[in-house]
Amino acid sequence: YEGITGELITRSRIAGLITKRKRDAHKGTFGRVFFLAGSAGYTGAAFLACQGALKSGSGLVTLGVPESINPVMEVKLTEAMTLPLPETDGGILSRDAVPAVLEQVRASRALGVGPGLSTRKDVPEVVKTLVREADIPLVLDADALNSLADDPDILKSRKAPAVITPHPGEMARLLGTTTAEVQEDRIGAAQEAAGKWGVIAVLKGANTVVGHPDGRFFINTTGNPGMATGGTGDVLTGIITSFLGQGMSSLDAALAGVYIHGLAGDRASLQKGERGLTAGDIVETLPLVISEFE
Ligand code: NPW
Ligand code: AMP
Ligand code: MG
Repeated sequence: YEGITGELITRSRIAGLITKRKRDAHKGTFGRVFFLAGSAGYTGAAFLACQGALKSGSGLVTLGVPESINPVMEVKLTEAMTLPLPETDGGILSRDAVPAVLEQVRASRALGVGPGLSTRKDVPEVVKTLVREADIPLVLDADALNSLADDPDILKSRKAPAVITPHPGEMARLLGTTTAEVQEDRIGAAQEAAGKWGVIAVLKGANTVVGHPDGRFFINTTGNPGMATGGTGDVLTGIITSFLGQGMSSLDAALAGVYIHGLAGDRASLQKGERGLTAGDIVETLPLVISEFE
């Protein structure tokens, strides 16, 4: 097996990454995280990312949203705070939001961008500005990735770490290929993206593959087809962003994130079955699953 650089993501690989909370801990100890997510029609994605982070141990969570959907988010979210931002065209983030977004980034330890954000109007420009200027660990998912599809090379310009979490359709858009081709060589696609752009590349789907820029790759062993339902990826973005905010390296946050996310899906499916499993069930299962590792 000389030259093979792959490793399975197993329980023993993750054990040790999640440690017991210190007796004198306070909410600031666990890292303020910031999400830029949601647009008209897609408030659920923003909700699921925030809840995924809170249920993974983030001390303080703030969600930046287009201002007209802020009242909806204020009702949906209790523990997370919201930052209403300038919008355009009825619920789509405007470029005028950039100064307030960058100010919140400076006060945060990790940033998650993309779930339900849409790719309309100014959104791609805002995402590209953040990729260049947000000097904190960053998770890019969903519409943040779709916003970069015409120029993913700008990822190379980042100084702080980035984790990208594409599903096979999003990975195909980034690499300029088809979903079928990505699926034919999932390891190769994750390695190519990681190496090309200097990021941790999480290619989702059955047996998620995590690629490292140095060529190593990791294959997840948790999860089930019950997780093939709307919103589960948005929860994963919340978990990985939370782990980055709690101080894990980008590789450890990605490995622990995909393993715990899949394990929560497996536990939830024991209670609910696979067919009726929802993303919200995974959120609710996270705290106990994580506590097993403390
Ligand atoms: P096909 O059809 O096979 O070529 P999109 P989205 C492929 C938000 N959401 N294996 C597959 O392509 C998201 O955050 C909001 C193989 C599929 O048709 C985004 O912002 C929700 N192929 C936005 O919606 C809940 C796979 O990709 C195509 C694959 C759009 O995101 C839902 C779909 O991808 C959602 O999370 C796999 N495992 N997985 C809310 N409640 O607010 C995906 N594909 O077109 O990028 O659409 O993922 O739904
Ligand atoms: P998204 O498409 O962004 O909502 O992400 C879907 C999430 O569910 C990812 O974390 C996938 O890895 C996971 N998932 C989807 N289908 C399966 C499957 N058949 N087996 C295991 N995990 C899956
Ligand atoms: Mg998704």
